[in-house]
Amino acid sequence: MKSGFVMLAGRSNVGKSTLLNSLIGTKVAIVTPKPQTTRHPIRGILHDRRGQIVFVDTPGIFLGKKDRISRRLNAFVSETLEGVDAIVYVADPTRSIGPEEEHIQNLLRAAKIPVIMIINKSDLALEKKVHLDAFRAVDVGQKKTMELSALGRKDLNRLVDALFALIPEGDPHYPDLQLTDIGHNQWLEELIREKIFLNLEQEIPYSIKVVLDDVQVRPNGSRMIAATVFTTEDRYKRMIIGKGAGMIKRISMAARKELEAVTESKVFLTLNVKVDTKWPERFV
Ligand SMILES: Nc1nc2c(ncn2[C@@H]2O[C@H](COP(=O)(O)OP(=O)(O)OP(=O)(O)O)[C@@H](O)[C@H]2O)c(=O)[nH]1
Ligand SMILES: [Mg+2]
Repeated sequence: MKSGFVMLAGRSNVGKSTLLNSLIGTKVAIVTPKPQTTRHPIRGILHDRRGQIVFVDTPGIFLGKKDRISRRLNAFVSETLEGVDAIVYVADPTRSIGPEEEHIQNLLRAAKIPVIMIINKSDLALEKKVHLDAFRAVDVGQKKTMELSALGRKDLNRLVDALFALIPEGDPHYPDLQLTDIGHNQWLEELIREKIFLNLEQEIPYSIKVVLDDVQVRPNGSRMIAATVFTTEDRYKRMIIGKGAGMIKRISMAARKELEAVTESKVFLTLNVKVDTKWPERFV
């Protein structure tokens, strides 16, 4: 049986987490149109007759900010390279190749791990994929370049076939039915964070951390969930809560709806908002 680790690497917002979810067939990682959505390497496990591929989704390389969290997110990428059998380098043809992309390409060339390059978002119209030719010309020593749509789940089989050819034989790392290494409670926190990213503008989402306080499942199957949203400044707290608590209600409702669909049961979700100026300093 084949068994190996495959890292998803690329800039922020290219669609790494979308690709992970499409490959695994369920929502393992959260996805938003904002950069720096993924904060920790998250594993998704693909099971197949041929064996098992453990995909490791990483935070996107983002050189725009120099704060502690950005530095930490970029560092995760180099750390994740350890023990990886192959890398899927994901690129977005709607954005030009700049210093960030070149930074990643240098990392990939230096890594000495087989690379498959994905030019993602093939579902978009040609006039949006302005930099397609530039990406087609990229050479980081990759085994193959494929154009596909993570969102449209198009041509993913070809990618999986190519990866099974690259990874070694070995024992599986995870039991048959396990699809991710993230626990249910951490996933709940991520889902709430996703709704915050989707609803709030600008820098506020990046100042936010979500911590689950309590989950209770009642005999009738309904769930009572309480979580705290931490942010770094009082003015952010006011914006997250919103006028007449409108914003926090919107966020809470969006999270609740998705949870109800996933769990097929009634969900009661309470969100508290608190200020913790120091949480980014403790971010590891
Ligand atoms: N049209 C189109 N959009 C896509 C595709 N894949 C991802 N997207 C969109 O691109 C945006 C970013 O997707 P993510 O999966 O969060 O990107 P990421 O690379 O994980 O980003 P970070 O976690 O911030 O590094 C979202 O709005 C996705 O819906 C695709 O194949 N086609
Ligand atoms: Mg991501």
